[in-house]
Amino acid sequence: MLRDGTFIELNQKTYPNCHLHRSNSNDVARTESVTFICTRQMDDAGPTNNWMAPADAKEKVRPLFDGAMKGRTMYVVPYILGPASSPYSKIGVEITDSAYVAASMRIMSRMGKAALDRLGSSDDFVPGLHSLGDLNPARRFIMHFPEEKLIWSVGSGYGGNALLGKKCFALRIASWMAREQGWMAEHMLILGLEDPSGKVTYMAAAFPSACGKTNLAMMVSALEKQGYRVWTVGDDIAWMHVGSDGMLRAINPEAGFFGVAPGTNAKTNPNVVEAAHRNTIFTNTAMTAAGEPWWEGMDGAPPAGIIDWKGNAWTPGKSPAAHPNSRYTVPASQSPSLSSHWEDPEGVPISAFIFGGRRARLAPLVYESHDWQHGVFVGATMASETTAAATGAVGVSRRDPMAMLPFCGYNMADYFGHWLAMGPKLKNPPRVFHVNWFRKDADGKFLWPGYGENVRVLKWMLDRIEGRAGATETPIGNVPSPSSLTLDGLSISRDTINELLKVDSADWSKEEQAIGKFFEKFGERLPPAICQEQKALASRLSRSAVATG
Ligand code: O2Y
Ligand code: MN
Repeated sequence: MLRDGTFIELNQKTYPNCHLHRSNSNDVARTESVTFICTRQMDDAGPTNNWMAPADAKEKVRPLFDGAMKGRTMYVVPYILGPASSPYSKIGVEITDSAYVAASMRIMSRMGKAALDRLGSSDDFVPGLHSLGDLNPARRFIMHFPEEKLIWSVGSGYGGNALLGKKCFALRIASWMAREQGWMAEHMLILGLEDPSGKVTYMAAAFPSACGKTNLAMMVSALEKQGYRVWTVGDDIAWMHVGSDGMLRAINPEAGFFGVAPGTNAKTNPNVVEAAHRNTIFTNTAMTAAGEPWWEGMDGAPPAGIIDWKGNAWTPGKSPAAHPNSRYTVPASQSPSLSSHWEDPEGVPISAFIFGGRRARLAPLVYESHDWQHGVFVGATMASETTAAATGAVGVSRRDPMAMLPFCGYNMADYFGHWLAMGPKLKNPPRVFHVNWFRKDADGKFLWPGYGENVRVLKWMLDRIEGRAGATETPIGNVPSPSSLTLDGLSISRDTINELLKVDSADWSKEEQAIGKFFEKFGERLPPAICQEQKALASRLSRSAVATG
């Protein structure tokens, strides 16, 4: 890779074994428009997925593989998703003509001998065929065949399109398997919150792409002196099974973090800053004259002589030096925040689910659902303003149930049904919360400081779970009562807190109508319990409007 320019060696003194990769400039993010779920029946893919019949998909895409690898090296990449010794882990084999993909898979999964040893002579693995093709977006397809447990991807060498163990297997194919087999494959981080007694409570959180999930998973707690600390189990995907103890047990199928670089610094994510100083692949970041990676939002002023992500001398103020979706690929084992339980074969017990998104105006800092069914409704009605992680318009609000819109491998109405069915299987189902770190005031300024301060919200959740924290009922759920959030050491006014926790019934009534519009697309397939929750919300809102005049 160094010889043919696929990799550029970074400063080996300050960044040992770190390399920079520049992808083709038309291949810089997941491309949802060419991502398909190929089921025999269109309805099984559902209204939120692109669909193609399996035979048509194969006929269309097979010619693109013809001769595609000629003159290239073909890599056979066996990998395990999940800890090598976990009964819940699964095996994939990716065939690829991209050395960059093979090297990235080595960081992101347990790859090579461990996978072959576990596989033995079994044929129980998910095959994935990948070729860069000619990198022309017009000939790019990411095809999933969930009925056959098969993936074909051609025409992209980037991230979620090409590292087939990640979004393609661990979410789209795995979500299908999970429904068949009675478990959950979710787009969720997994963290442990340690309290002053040393007890760790595990939580899994779903946020749409690039909403600060990695930062939350690896947070340095603002309440560390009081004994609250956050441990990382995973930053993007959770596979969860009903454990023998009746708890929902989560494993992280991945072994690395493929995180967004811009905005990463000592304040937003000190742990990853430390982790990504060795054995790390940087993709589409800029580079300093000293051969170090650089991106917008890094600590300190930009040094002179920066080379931008395309390899050109950078002029500040024109276009960004690093691509907004530039990434680091770093082994999880290098994070100082890594939980000592991250490879527990049975997984960690999940006590809370956290849903969230970017809502500048509507959603309070945090609220708690009434019960499991209401919690599923809260997840199903998630929405967020889009970012640069996926191609398409930025800053537009879109519905993203459980942050799975681009990743659910089947009809989302059935997915809601699967969620509803999982609750009663659990002795102790996780409590369900919703957070919004991104609420803004009338001047467009963020009301909440975020980052390490978010631990205060996690602590409130923990206190709710333990029955210690008060809450105020609102039509959408329970928000913290005035004194139940731990705010000592934080300079924030009571008015700001009130603004952060405000639930405006008129705004929520509009939201309830938008939710109804979104649900219409699922027709008769939408589970009745979800319609029931929507009606209950509408009636709570109208009662509250009457009460407040
Ligand atoms: O643009 C890509 O290919 C990467 S997308 C991604 C990467 C890591 C974790 N999550 C995501 C995502 O889009 O959710
Ligand atoms: Mn993700």
